[in-house]
Amino acid sequence: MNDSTLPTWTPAYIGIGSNLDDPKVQVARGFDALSKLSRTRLVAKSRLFRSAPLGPQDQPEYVNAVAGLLTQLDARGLLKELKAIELSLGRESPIVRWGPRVIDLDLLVFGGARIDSEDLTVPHRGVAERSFVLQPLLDVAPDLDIPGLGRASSLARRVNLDCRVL
Ligand code: A4P
Ligand code: MG
Repeated sequence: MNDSTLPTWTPAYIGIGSNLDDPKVQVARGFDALSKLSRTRLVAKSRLFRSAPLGPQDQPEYVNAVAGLLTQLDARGLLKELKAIELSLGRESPIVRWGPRVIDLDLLVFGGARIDSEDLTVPHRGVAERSFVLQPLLDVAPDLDIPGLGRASSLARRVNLDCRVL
């Protein structure tokens, strides 16, 4: 392969969440697995944040973080890798919607892409309203322009930033 055929590098942001089996450790494992993805570089790691569950309340608190990547994969290729990491870290499938999970990896933003299909929605639904997504995102990319939604720092001003840094 010569330089002219190398795919470009796309910035992508991944939301990491866990509320089972020592969530801090699970999030660290998530970062570690992302750092080992082929054709991908892990370039930024947010701090870890603790928050009350969105959805059913009879589940433990969550730990959330965001990873910034540069990748040569396309959005679907990256989603496939995220699902493979979830399985390798012991996520059971299927699980209750918004129910407890060992690890959840969501593709939040993929370059300037806006995708709305059955298996993939980008930017991820909820990115504009969820403090557990916006707070860690502010750590790694406050000026990020989220396609169709606006700047991360502007969106954060409209949200109750109620997550606690771990
Ligand atoms: N899918 C579509 N778009 C995407 C995307 N951008 N990234 C599809 C990842 N997956 C995407 O997701 C279900 C299907 O969504 C996938 O097969 C994929 O094709 P899932 O992760 O298997 O299931 P889920 O996570 O239970 O569903 P959902 O609706 O994605 O839940 P969320 O939005 O991930 O919310 N409370 C706190 N405090 N912190 C949390 O992290 N997380 C959730 C889960 C609930 N409450 C929470 C937290
Ligand atoms: Mg999910």
